[in-house]
Amino acid sequence: MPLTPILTAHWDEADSHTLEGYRRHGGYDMVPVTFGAHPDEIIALVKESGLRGRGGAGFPTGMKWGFVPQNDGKPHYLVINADESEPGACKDIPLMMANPHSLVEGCIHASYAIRANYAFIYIRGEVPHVIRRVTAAVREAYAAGFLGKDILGSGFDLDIVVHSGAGAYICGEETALLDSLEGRRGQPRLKPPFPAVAGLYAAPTVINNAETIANIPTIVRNGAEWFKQFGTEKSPGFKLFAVSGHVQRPGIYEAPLGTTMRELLEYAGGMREGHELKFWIPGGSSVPMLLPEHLDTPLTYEDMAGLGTMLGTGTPMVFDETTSVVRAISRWIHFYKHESCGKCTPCREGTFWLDQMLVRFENGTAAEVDIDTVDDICKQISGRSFCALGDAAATPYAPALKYFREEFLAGTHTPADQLFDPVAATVF
Ligand code: L3W
Ligand code: SF4
Repeated sequence: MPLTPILTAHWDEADSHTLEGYRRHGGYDMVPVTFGAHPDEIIALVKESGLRGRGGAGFPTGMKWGFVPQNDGKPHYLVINADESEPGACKDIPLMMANPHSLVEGCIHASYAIRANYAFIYIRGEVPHVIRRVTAAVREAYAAGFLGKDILGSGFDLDIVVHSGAGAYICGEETALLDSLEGRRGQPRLKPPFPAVAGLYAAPTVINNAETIANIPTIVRNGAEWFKQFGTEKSPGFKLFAVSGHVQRPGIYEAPLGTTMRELLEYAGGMREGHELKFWIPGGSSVPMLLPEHLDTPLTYEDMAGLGTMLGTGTPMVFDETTSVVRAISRWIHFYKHESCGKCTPCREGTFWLDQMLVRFENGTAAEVDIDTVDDICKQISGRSFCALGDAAATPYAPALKYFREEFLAGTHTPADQLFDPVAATVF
C-alpha cells in the first residue's frame, strides 16, 4: 500500500510546529464548524469513523467518549496520554515536535464533544524539548483566541494544562497517570470504575493517546467515510508506523492500517547491508515477537491478534541475525523490573526473579531446568498482576523460547547438582 502522509503531510516544513505553519494548511479552520454542531454529533462522527486508540489497546475512541455521563452536573476532563516510554515506541514525541497544533486542535474538538472545560497533556518528563514545544503551541493557541473563555464567541471555555511526568513508565498506565496528575505517586487504580465514569478528581475523564487526538481534526474536516477509505473494516484509518532497529532508514512511515511489515521494510530501505531479518515486534516491547514468515500479514488490530500478538503502538522493532534473543529479552525484562511500581506481588517479585534468571542465561550460568523455571515465573505473573505492566513483562519470553529455544539452551552450562542458589546469594 502507498504511504499516506496526512498527519505527517507538512513535517518537512521548517515552521510546521508554529501556529502560522499550521494555519497555512487549514489548521483550526474546523473549530467554528465543531462549535456549530451539537457535542453528540461530534461523538457520533468519531464513532462512525471507527477510529481506535493509538496508545496500544486499540479501544474504539467514539465509544469511549460515549461512556462519559451527560448532564451529570460534574466537571469533565480530557487527558492526553503523551507519556510515550515503551521500548521501541517513538511516534507521539515526533508528532508533538513536528505538529503540536494538531494535538491542540484535537483537544478542542474532543473537549467540546465530551463537555470538558479542562484538558491536560501529560508528557513524559525526559523530553523537556517536547514539553517546551507543546507549551509554546498552547500559548500560541491562547493568543489566537482558540483557547480560553468563550472561544470564538461560542460560549465554550477550554483551558489546556501541559504537565510534565517525572520519568516513570508506569505513569503511561492511564490510572497511574491520573494519580500522578493529582500530585500523588503514580500507581494504577482498580478498574472499574473506568476513568470515563470516575477519573481525574473522581470526575468523568476521557484519556486518549496523543496520536489518537491528532487524528480528530482530519476526521472533522473530511468526514467518517473519508477516514474509513483507509485501513480495514475493523481497523480503519492510517497510522504513524515508527520503524526502528536494523533497517537502512529507521523512521516514521505513515501508512494505512493493513499495510504489511514487508512493505514497511521496503519503505525503510530494507535490512542493513549484508544482513537478514531474524525477528520483529509489531508495536513496543509489550507484544510478542514475530518471524520473517509473518511479514505479509496485514498490520491491523485483528490480524495481529490472529497471530497471537498485538499491533500495540504500531512501532515495529526489527532485528537481524546478529541479535542475541536472550540478550534482547533480558534487556526488556530488566526494563520492566526497573519500572515495576511495586504495588502488587506477582509483578514486583516476579520481575525481580525474571531479571536474575535472564542474566544467568546471558552469562551461561543457567541450568536446563531454569528454562522451565522462567516459564513458571512468567505464568505466575501473567493474568495475576494488577495492571498490564506485569503481563507485558511476562509476554516476551514464551514466544522467544518457542522460536529460539537453542539460544536459551546455549546459556545453560551449569549441571543441576551445582545450581547456584539465588536466594542465598541475593543481597536484598
Ligand atoms: C469505559 C469500559 N472505558 C476499557 C477504556 C480504558 C482504556 C481503554 C483501553 O493499556 C495497552 C497495554 C499496553 N468502560 C472500558 C473502558 N475502557 N473498557 O479503554 O483499555 P485497556 O485496559 O485495554 O488498555 P490500557 O490500559 O489503555 C494499553 C499496550 O497498550 N502497549 C502500551 C504501550 C506504550 C506505553 C507507553 O509508552 N507509555 O504504555 C503496547 O502494546 O501493554 O496492554 O482507556 O479505560 N467498560
Ligand atoms: Fe505495579 Fe507491576 Fe502491579 Fe502494575 S503489575 S500495579 S506496575 S507492581
